[in-house]
Amino acid sequence: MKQLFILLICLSVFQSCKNEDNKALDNSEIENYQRPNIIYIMADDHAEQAISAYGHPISQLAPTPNIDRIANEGALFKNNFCTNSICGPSRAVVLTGKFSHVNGFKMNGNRFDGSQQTFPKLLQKAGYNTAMIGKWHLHGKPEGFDYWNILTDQGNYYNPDFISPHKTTKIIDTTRIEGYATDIITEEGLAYLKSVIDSDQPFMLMLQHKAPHRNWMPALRHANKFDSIKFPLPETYFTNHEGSLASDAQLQTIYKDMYEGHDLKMTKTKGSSELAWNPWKTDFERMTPAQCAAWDKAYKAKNDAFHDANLSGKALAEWKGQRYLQEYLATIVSLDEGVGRVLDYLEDNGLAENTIVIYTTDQGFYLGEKGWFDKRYMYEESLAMPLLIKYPKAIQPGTVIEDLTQNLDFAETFLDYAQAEIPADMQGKSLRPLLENTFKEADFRDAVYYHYYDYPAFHMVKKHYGIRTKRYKLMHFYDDIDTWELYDLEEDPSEIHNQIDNSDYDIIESELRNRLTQLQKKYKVTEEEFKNAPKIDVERAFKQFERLRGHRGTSYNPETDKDTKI
Ligand code: SGN
Ligand code: CA
Repeated sequence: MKQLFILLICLSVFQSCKNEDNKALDNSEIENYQRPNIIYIMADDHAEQAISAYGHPISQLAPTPNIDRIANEGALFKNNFCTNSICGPSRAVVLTGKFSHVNGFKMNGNRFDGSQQTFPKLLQKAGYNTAMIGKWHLHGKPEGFDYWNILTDQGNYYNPDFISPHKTTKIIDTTRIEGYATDIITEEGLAYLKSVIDSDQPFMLMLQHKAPHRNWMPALRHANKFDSIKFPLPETYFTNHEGSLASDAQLQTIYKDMYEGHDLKMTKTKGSSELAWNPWKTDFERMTPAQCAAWDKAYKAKNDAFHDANLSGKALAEWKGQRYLQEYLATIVSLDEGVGRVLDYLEDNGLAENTIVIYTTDQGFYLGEKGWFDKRYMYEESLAMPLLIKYPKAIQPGTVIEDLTQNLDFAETFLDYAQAEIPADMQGKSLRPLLENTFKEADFRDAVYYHYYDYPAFHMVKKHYGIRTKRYKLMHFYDDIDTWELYDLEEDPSEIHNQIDNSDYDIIESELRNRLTQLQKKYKVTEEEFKNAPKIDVERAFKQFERLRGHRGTSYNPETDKDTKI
């Protein structure tokens, strides 16, 4: 019924739209129907290297055909970046269109000031029905949503807890829903779509997954999906990032810092299902007996084979890299299925044409580059933020966008498409001219600004800020180490050779420093940001987080350990 109504309205709009000045457009009911619905799908920690539309060799062995549909039918952004590579802050930037130092949410654990202006609130005001389902992670109640149903904190893969002021049918006790997080979030999203399909209002749905966040627990149906695949470990897997004090400080090396039970699902001994080092037991304890039994069955043979192989040294470090990729990529399979279900629903119900679908994630992630997992650094893998957008009405299929864009631009883009005013205090720019190929100036943006604050914290990545142009990157780790790094991304895409002391780069360095100062001024960065930082006892903090390192005795140091088993 709704489809017929839309068709009639569209036909009449088409008639009256021929002349742009046509006053028939004043009729707000008709305008409503022209505005697109928006589905914003956000994964957590999903690296570009693991989305096949981006073409990385890892993703070719674990393709994401449904996510790729968005790029094939719409646009793929090749240079989209986050402003602060960590979960809560990235989400706060998306909601507000403002940098962390302006929206106030600088690091995980902060509380988002829900009273501030956000794009969902503005869309709601403009007549949209708005919803938020899945990982919120901003602490405090979501504001600006007609419907919300969120995971508690980080959420769990199995039988997760949700909080909602609305009645959801599936809750089995006060907050827990039985099942697998990615499937549940997809189903809740589809239920929301069903609830709005017959309404005359446009809608905006934020569908935010937990996957593929640590500790990468796949759905039972995918637990053996990649067992026999040998993924290419990055060339820099054992690279010592020479001369980088900032890299020396981190605690996110796969073969040194991963928890063997919790992360790698390794068992203590052959034949036993008891996990090795597993500090956060709750992820497994919350599984039902049936889920546990199926899990143990899926992992037994491969874990026993590992014990038989009796690996050590470099071979063990490589094995851990493989196991990590198998787990990480297997959690993405359900994500891709979920995206497929949403896209199919839109097609089957005549909504595809007038709905903008976005796929993104909160920031990039390391899949073994420099030996790492996690994110936080301004180096390429974690700075990059996948972005795919489709909107058949306005975006040509197969559009590829190379311009420098950021999560800072999302709010403005949605408001632009909703024909709502973009507030002057938002700091990004609508991506619409890029998407519709109407941007005619030389550069959409010549450089992006970045600032990471969350230190000391998990993984011990130092605070830093910096600038990235199309070719260069200049970063300042300003806390206790006070060092600068400069990379030539064309010559050294893996960012191994810091050129800060190379006089060939003096002119470039000074240009970058000037541009960085200009950007800080433009984005209202104040001196206060760098002063008044509480003094940190670095050694004490390092020890505190080092305690949580992987099971001792099997960590591998490529500089000092012998390759005993190669
Ligand atoms: C947890 C993870 C960390 C991760 C942070 C932040 N450890 O603490 O590895 O960096 O979340 O992630 S875990 O063992 O508890 O999984 S974020 O996505 O929320 O920023
Ligand atoms: Ca994240």
